[in-house]
Amino acid sequence: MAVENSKNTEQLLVLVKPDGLKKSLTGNILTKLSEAKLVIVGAKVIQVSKELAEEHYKQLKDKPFFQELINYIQGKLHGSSYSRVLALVYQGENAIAKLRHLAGATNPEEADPVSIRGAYGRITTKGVYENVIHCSSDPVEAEREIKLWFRPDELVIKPYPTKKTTIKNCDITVWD
Ligand code: IDP
Ligand code: MG
Repeated sequence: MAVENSKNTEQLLVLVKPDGLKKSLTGNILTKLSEAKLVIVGAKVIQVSKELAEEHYKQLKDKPFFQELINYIQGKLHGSSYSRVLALVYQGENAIAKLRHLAGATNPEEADPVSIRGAYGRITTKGVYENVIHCSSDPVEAEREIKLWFRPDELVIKPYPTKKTTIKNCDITVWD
């Protein structure tokens, strides 16, 4: 009889947003996320271009807070020293639900006070939720976001198919 594999291994993108970096929360956030006992399979600091910000949040482009959200994720609300994010990819069983639970609700005022967003988030006077962390919402979004933020060779595992291509006589691996 075949043994059923009940493991639901997932990956997701986590961003420590510019307010998380400015408030010196990286250590606290990574410690809190470690409660989920997942593994980190990619990590980098990145300055977020307008194009990357708009592509990342494209589902929200009709929202009244969209432009302020783009300014926020680009670090324009926090000074040039913080115009960056820490991007990570986590992997493990039911990883998305586990990390979104630790992150807390989108609105920091409604988030559980011991969640990351509940403890450290705020609503700005312009009305954007500064909630210190991004976590992919579901496996489809996670795949879209991971492929957007990371090249295959920046991850220690390849969760999605890749292909070889040649750019300016260099062989590189890209997402298929
Ligand atoms: P999520 O980050 O919990 O998945 P999304 O709906 O995907 O929530 O929104 C992306 C980000 O946009 C949020 O993390 C927050 O920074 C901001 N945001 C979402 N909804 C609102 C809102 O109603 N007012 C202000 N900012 C919002
Ligand atoms: Mg979301």
